[in-house]
Amino acid sequence: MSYRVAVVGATGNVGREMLNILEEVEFPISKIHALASRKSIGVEVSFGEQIVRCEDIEQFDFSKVDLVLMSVSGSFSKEWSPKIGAAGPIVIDNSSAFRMDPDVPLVVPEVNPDDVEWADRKNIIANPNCSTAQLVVALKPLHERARIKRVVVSTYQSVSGAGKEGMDELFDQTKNVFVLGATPPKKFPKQIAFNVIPFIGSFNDDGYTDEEAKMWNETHKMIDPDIKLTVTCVRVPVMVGHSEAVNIEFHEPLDADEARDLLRESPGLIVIDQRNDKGYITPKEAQGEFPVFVSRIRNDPTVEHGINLWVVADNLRKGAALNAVQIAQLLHERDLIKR
Ligand code: 11C
Repeated sequence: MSYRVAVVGATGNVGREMLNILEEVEFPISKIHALASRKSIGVEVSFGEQIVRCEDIEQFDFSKVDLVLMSVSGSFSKEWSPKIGAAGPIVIDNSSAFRMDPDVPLVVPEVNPDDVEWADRKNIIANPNCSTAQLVVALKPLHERARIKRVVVSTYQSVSGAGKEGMDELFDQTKNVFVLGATPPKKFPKQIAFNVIPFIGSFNDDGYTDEEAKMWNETHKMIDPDIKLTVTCVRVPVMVGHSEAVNIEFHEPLDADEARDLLRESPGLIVIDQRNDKGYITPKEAQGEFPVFVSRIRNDPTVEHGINLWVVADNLRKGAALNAVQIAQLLHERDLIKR
């Protein structure tokens, strides 16, 4: 069985990774379409050895495909995903548009795979925010073992989370500081080169950002609404790879040694945790990789049952394109893609 697949937003950072990963994992595809908005029609993207020309989403007949991977803005997805789902194919949407819709499953395959079973309500499955995806892969096995009471997270998010424009801004500012003086910020609210910015997304009325709210809302939907989670999201001058310092308090006993053993056996995770220079992971080493990496596992002596972790993943892969492709693989394994 092989499928007719379309990638919408195929020229963006995540769209290109979706095409790369579909090919890398040998997802069974009989025909691939790359779709984009009018300004990118005809742009060529690679799919393995093949060069695929972008077609116009406005003119595309979605009843001709079985599966659609979307990497577009929330507002674009709000308009298009329901129309595409109604035309027949199942949509895996990387935007925030439907993540909290009670009729749309929000899925990380290592965490809540069974939720794909009710995707037929709207024919849409949502992919979580990149900073949530890597976090829940680490939290889920710990919650199953010792029930998480509270989580405190600080993120260190790379500029690729803000798309190609974010990457270009970091590159240009870094280069120009020595030649022309810092170039003024455009994509980010302040200079990102040689700096960190404690703000991602937009401000909510309570002073948190929407990026921060996504992390607790999505964790509640995928794991357990009783987990208390508080977070500060920070942009750092790293091209690819989000990092997170995570403090976890449990209802039941679980120490760092037990957590390390448990995480070593858990799906989607690699534990690199030794007390030497090679014994922990940085975003540079996670770039291009599939798993979520966990390092620096320590007991937190300030609470009865608590640990600290360092969690790193490639935000364009596990945080976005890879998770979408893993959902597609899960649908294929369970024979849930209609032809
Ligand atoms: C960032 N996490 O790093 C954001 C990008 O809801 O899918 C992804 C936003 C989202 O800027």
